[in-house]
Amino acid sequence: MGISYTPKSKARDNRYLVSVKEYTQYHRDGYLVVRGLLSKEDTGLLYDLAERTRLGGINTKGNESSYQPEDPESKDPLSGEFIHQTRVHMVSRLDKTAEWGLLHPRILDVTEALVGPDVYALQSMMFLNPPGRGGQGWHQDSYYIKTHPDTMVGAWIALEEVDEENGCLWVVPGSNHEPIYPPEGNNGGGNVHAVDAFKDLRSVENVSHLDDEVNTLSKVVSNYPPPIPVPMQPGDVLFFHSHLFHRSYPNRTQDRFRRAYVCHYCNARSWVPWDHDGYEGESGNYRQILARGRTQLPYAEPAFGTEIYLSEAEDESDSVRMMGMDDGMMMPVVQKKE
Ligand SMILES: O=C(O)CCC(=O)C(=O)O
Repeated sequence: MGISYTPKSKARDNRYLVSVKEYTQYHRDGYLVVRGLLSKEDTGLLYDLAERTRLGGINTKGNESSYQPEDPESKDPLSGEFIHQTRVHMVSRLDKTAEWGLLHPRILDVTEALVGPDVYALQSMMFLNPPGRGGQGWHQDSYYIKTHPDTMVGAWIALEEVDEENGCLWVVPGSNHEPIYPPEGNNGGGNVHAVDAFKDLRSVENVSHLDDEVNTLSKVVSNYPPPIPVPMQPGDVLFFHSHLFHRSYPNRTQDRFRRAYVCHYCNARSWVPWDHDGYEGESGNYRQILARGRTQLPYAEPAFGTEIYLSEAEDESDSVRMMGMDDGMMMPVVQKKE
């Protein structure tokens, strides 16, 4: 016997309605650019947040040690980027505007259509990428953050014009259909969704490294037609699948930043054994904000009181049974709630 709960989005002015073409493109190619999704005003608020972050106006708990010399011994390909403060993680846990950006209703409108109806907001990253810095080599986001079943999607919000010069994102269309490639010798790591279920899943080294000679995920990338750049205008949002091969290059301009706010979401019925700050117990679900729909799993509420629009469906509804008819058709038969 089934339950006839039908998720119903809360009505709202200015709701973004996703077209079937957009939905299909996202699931086929692994990415979707929604032009002008955020208004000029809203993009401006996030741009100001980027500037406050850059100028140290947000307490980033030990991250504020900007512009220190890079550790040449470090094996972490991203260490230099953190040291030089080209990106700051989880600003949404530190700042009201950052939480509002993570839970922006129009971004959630799209996310709900792509991976919903139930949506967790997982994480936020502010990228600053000053001249000469930034960039992240080929990687898949679920290599770092596991959601199980794997339903994660990223939203890359351009806060200013981004192009090949200042380091826009590059994507490999269709690579979202690949599994996650695990690190060398890692038993159950790299967040492969079904460890030991593959016979020929090769391991990769130095994922995210800027140098394609060292980052061996680039060998798998080379099986595809040439990657494509995604130039964007402020307020455009790129939604990208968490298995998509993607990368960025360092900002090669001398006088332009490349500011972008990047957030991640997943279906709120997924187990999330991840939390940026560490967690207690078997999962980090209780730290993830329920942003749309509902869930039987633990969840967090917005810490700064950002308004969210959860499901409007009634709490309990009638049950539905599928009955076989003489002509072979299946018919739903509603059983009224007492
Ligand atoms: O914006 C960038 O430079 C890299 C972002 C990225 O690859 C990611 O968020 O997964």
